[in-house]
Amino acid sequence: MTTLADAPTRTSLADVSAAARTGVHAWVAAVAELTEPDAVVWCDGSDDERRALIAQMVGTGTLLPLDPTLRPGSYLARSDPDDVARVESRTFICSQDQSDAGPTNNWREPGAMRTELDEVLVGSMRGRTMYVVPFSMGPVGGPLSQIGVQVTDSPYVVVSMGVMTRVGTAVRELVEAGAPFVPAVHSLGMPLVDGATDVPWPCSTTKYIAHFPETREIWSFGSGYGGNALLGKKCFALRIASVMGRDEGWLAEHMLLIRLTAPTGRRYHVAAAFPSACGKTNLAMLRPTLPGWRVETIGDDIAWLRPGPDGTLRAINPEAGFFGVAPGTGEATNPAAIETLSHDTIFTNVALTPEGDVWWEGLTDEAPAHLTDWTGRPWTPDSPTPAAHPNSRFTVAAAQCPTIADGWDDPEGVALDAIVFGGRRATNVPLVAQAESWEHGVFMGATISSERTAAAEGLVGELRRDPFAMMPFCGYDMADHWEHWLEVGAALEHKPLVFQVNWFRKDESGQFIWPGFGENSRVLAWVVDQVDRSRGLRTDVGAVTSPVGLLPAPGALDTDGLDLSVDALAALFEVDRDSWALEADLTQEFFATFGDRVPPALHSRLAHLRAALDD
Ligand code: OXD
Ligand code: MN
Repeated sequence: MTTLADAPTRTSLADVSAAARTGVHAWVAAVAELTEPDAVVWCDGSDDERRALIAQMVGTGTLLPLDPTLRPGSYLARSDPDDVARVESRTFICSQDQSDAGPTNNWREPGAMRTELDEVLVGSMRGRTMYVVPFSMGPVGGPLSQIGVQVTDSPYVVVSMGVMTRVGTAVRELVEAGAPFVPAVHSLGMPLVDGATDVPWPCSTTKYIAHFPETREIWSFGSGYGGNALLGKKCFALRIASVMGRDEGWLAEHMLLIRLTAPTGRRYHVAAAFPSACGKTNLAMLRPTLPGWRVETIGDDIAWLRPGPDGTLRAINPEAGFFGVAPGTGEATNPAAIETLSHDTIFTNVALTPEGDVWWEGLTDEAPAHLTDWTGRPWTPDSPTPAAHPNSRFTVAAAQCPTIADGWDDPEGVALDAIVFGGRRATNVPLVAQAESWEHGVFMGATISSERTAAAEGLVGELRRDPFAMMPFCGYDMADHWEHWLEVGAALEHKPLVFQVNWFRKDESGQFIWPGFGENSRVLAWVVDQVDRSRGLRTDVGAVTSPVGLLPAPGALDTDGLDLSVDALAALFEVDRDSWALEADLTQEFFATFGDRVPPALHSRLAHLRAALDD
């Protein structure tokens, strides 16, 4: 007689999760038992390994070599047309308690999600190699750094992780010695059964990007693309790290990081949060038009901020590469990016020229007469669809950037002087405003928004909210994130100043008022002048008060040489009391969606805004 105890058992996903707690080798073995790959290979991040994987992918058609003279060491990947972007509808936060995920995340009960994932992951790597990628977010062993191990059946992901993170035996040794790591499982969800031939971009129609914040696990199934698959980026460095930061007293943020050097020679470090597609990479590589100023790049997408022993807020870029949007990147908008991409770059879903180089909308003013579009079809300027997918990307090492800052990868990070929040607002929000206090700065971050329709005039319409630019990336309740910001700031002896910027204000005819791009250096110059004033290094008057914060005093923002009329300048800073009263109502409605988790300090700031508008 057979009993239940004798019944054949297999390794379940829950077993894998339990194994992760006993050590990296037990965990890797358990993932292999669940997913049944043909082989398991530990990656060392070496050049030889990268070369071999690239050669293999050229063989399977996953990568197309670009012309070695025009674009040395570079490749084009074309994804499955249904696997081109992050899938927020399939991104889940599986906290024990639903309220910890908050109203802005898709929540699933952890046990139920483990069961669902278990069903799709059984045997999902059959016929494939499972790569084990030990990686560090931040310099290996640094005080602000964290370790992860990603297993994946995608060589494209291995090579991309080698660019975007620090992969290698140094990390492997740390995890083998028992250092805590974030276990991250990634499967394309397309087993190769019975000797079937592979396709260039395997993926599944079913997708899951699941996070278990309490156990710090990431499980990704069905997509090979970007933020769905390069699990160090949005999954670890934002969603899981934001929870680690909440628990350990630091912050994982969707922020670029730059060093600004003034003509005085003084250096300042600024972190800035903008929603996706608001020009973060351009700002991170800004070429100032103001004479004597210099901007150097430290990071373009993510910053980890931690109170330092000296009372400052220290910041690192946890990534090692850029995974940037190609369209709109050109010599005129971002020359540093163009130089960065001149070699050793993987392009995904851009167009191919007849000479074997790449092209995308915005790379040059005029499109080439003949191209192969991102789907592999012939394209001409008369074609009805774009040549490059709007979310086509480049993957490139940060060290290749001509504006990369000296010491950008210092494990100790940099001390922040200012934090900037930006949105894309056609109306209301001034070009720049300084927060009156840390609490006011948190209010600015919590209320980042863009108009749903780019209204050119009149009262604000419906606002698309993106608090802290973290809406799709915060691994816990957004209102708790605001509370955490308040707590971190309260304990800081030397708080960075906080600002709000808006490059996108429009006039009555719907034209942008501010020229943007390199001219944004003028705004940054005022920001750091205010830092100097706050330290007593300048005594001139820099700012005037307004209901929405401190605005540049007359003459304090350098607009010399700009084609900007007195009226246009006034329009950039106009605070319309009726529109702002309506905006305050919308903010109250927005806060109400978070119930009683909204910190009282933010309700007070809203009351303060209303009172100032009434004054
Ligand atoms: C990104 C994003 O890909 O923010 O960086 O969407
Ligand atoms: Mn981003």
